[in-house]
Amino acid sequence: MSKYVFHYFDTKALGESSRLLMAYGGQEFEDHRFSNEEWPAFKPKTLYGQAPILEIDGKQYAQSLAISRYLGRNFGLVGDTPEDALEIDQNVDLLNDLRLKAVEVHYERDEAAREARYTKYAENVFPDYLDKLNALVVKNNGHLALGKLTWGDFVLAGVFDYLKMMLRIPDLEKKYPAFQKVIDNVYSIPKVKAYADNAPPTLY
Ligand SMILES: N[C@@H](CCC(=O)N[C@@H](CS)C(=O)NCC(=O)O)C(=O)O
Repeated sequence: MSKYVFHYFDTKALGESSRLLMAYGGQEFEDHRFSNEEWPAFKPKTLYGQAPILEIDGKQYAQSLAISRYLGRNFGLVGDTPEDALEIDQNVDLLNDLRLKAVEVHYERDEAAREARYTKYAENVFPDYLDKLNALVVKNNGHLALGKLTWGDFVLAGVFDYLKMMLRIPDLEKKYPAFQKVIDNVYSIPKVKAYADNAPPTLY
């Protein structure tokens, strides 16, 4: 059996979807978590200078969504046809577009610029994405795509706390109860629950 090592910060953010997927698939992995202080020494050793990294038998693979898609494919979570896979990718990309908009705000170093952008996006950008994503999840009965469990659900569940923090909407799942359904659909899977119950607690 191949040896998997998953390298990421000690947080959920862009890493948790892949950890949850490996738990789902029964794929053993070494969960290498590092601190912000340890990162500068590790960064030059990574493929693109960013994390997460999935290492399979010593070979590194980068990009969180590519890794989660790969795991989803391995565990039968990409639908039945190329069009199914396209629909999942499309909806995951919409979610990722929202995340990137939130990143534009959250990581802006200049405080005045950050707050001005937050006000603008909270009014004109975030609600539109959230409404579109909510409509998708409602249409798909508590899933991101295809009306059934796919790797896209793991992306939403894994990134949700990080997204809430960046959007500054701590009760996002109350405003959009359909999102909570996706999260419950993922975390109620026994192997995923077992992983989550034993994972180091992190805020996001
Ligand atoms: N597109 C990449 C983005 C990865 C990314 O932004 N990683 C951040 C942590 S969430 C990182 O490595 N930051 C440290 C750095 O860039 O030095 C992915 O989805 O994996």
